[in-house]
Amino acid sequence: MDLWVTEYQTPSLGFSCKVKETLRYEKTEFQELSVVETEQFGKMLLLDGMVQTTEQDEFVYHEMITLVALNSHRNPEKVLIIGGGDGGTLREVVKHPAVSQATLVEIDERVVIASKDFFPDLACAFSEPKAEVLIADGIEYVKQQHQSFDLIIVDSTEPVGPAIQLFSREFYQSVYDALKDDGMLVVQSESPFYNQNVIKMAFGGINQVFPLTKLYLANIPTYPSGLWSFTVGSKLYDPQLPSCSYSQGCKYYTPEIHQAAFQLPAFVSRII
Ligand code: AG3
Repeated sequence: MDLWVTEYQTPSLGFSCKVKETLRYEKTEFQELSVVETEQFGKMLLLDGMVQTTEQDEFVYHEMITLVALNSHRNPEKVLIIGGGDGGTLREVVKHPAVSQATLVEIDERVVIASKDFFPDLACAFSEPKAEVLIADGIEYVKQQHQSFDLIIVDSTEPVGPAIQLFSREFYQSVYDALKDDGMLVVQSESPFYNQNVIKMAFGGINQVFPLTKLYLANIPTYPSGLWSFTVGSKLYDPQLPSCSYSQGCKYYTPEIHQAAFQLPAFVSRII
């Protein structure tokens, strides 16, 4: 008997992978969490039925959500990650030579535990001396910070369930206040094919609060449509201009990709 896992990416489109084994299925306090071993992408983490990360293609998302900002900020010493409980974003952040302290605030401890149990290449960062992991509500945490961080990365799920407020203007304003004078924000902002409203909400909200807002793209095979967007809000530095070319061990990010990622297809430019 063949077993397949399907994410319904739109009401009329499914993305399916053949499953070798179901490793975990649970309802946490916040969401439905599953870990399956797929034939194509290795282990896959899903939250509320949506693919979050897979062993085979996680490098694209995790390098691209971190290095664009880390390499264009002149001195990204203190970094805050909101969400990202699998640890992949944290792994890239602590690797960067400019970073001295990385704090991860994840609302759902079960995600961190699932990563420790099944994704050693992501969870490796939790025990790094530069890393601090807090199980808390990122929105409340950010409200209590004032000019404390150089870079804040929002590694969230879709704007449904626990993540919905992470796409609001009020949240972007508290992120702005939590950043230093030359701080930067990066958020994952979904697919230009299927989530144009999310991009409008993220880009529009960030643009109301930050002086400089830019969108960039990466190809992620297991996310809806494979074309994924990230939005950066910056107080000072242009995120499109790297000041450092750190890319050691990278499989997707290069200094050339950094520049190229900001070149938008015409239909994407029209969304923002
Ligand atoms: N966070 C963004 C996942 C969005 C995927 N959306 C979907 N499958 N419909 C990923 C967390 C990785 N650290």
